[in-house]
Amino acid sequence: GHKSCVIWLTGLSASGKSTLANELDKVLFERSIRSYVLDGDNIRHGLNKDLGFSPDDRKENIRRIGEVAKLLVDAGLFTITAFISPYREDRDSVRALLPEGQFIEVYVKCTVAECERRDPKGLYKKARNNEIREFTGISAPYEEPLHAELIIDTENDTIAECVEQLVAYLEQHSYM
Ligand code: GGZ
Repeated sequence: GHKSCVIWLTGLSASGKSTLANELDKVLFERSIRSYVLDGDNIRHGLNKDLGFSPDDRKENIRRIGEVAKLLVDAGLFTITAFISPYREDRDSVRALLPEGQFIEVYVKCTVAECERRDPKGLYKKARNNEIREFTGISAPYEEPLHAELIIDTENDTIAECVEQLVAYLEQHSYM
């Protein structure tokens, strides 16, 4: 059987969270496990379109996402979230919201230097030019997880290897 859970990806912009979320979503679909990805596209443009990137707004962003994730898990879905979620305290609050073992914190690890090299949307460049303020990794903090269930190194491993590690974790801990 399966055990629904929240797979909470945290990491810098361009670290690979959305890519990994969508690749894992595909694997789960192939195994007939019902899953759903929460990301900026379906949350920040809808439910949370009133929120920006101040520390308070990020906190509220993560709080609401945590509540939505809880509902989806209650409905039996594997829920994959892809948000920077830069504050440890905010991630820990989501962890506290969920029953033991249903929150899997995954640190999608990649240096600022590499994210800046990737810069798929040109946001790091804008942040360097002060066209975007409070940009995570440049002018706003990112607090690395201290007790993540899993650390994925997207700088040194391929996407396929990273997805494999995620799947292996879920199998070894009897989520699937
Ligand atoms: C960080 C920002 C900012 C600032 C806009 N800081 O690479 P992206 O574009 O698609 O992902 C980033 C996204 C971050 O939203 P989250 O909801 O994940 O952030 S948080 O968890 O901190 O609430 C980036 C874009 O929005 N973006 N301005 N100032 N990222």
